[in-house]
Amino acid sequence: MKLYFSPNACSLAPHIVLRELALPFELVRVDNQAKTTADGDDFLQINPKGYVAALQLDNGEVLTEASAILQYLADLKPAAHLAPANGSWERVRLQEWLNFIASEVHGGLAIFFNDAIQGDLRAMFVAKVHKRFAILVQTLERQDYLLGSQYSVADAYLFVVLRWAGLHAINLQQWPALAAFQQRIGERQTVIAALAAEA
Ligand SMILES: N[C@@H](CCC(=O)N[C@@H](CS)C(=O)NCC(=O)O)C(=O)O
Repeated sequence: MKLYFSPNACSLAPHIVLRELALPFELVRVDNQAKTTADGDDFLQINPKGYVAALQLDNGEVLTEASAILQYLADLKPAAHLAPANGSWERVRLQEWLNFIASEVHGGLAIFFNDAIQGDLRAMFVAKVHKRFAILVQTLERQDYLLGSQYSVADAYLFVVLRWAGLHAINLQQWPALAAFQQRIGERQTVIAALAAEA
């Protein structure tokens, strides 16, 4: 498998999960501005959507969208318990979290990468993301991981997007449960290794 990534982008989540599962993979860096890969290929030929993450399977298929890639990977090694079994109620809960992370947290923080978001507009988006953080806090105050005591692909994804808060002057220390979550996930060997590989 080949994972197309950009450093510190959402592609870090499947990168962490590939390491959690000890699956063989190749990392291919994408220049997200030029839309070229480190191999000199046109990234738009690989993923016409033009964004990471993209996972190329050994049969040539390319899978995109973090939530789909994460579940695909987890299902390759069910014994690792990074996702509850397909068809179970717990799996639906995982999908609920993945969608919340993608649309509310990923989307809510990614907007600040746009320099045009300033002043009142920025304040409006900050207030919105604070409300989403409050929902995360309700869960992470009483349990270590989004699904309870079991680490899952949703935790890897949440860790990756919450890292962007600090880049935009949103200090996670205001939410001790979120700060503690970031520390907990950030201490995992796979996370440390993935960050080092992307540096
Ligand atoms: N809907 C996609 C969004 C992916 C995404 O936002 N990728 C960002 C990095 S985190 C990117 O590559 N942006 C470059 C661009 O849109 O040109 C997903 O959930 O995976």
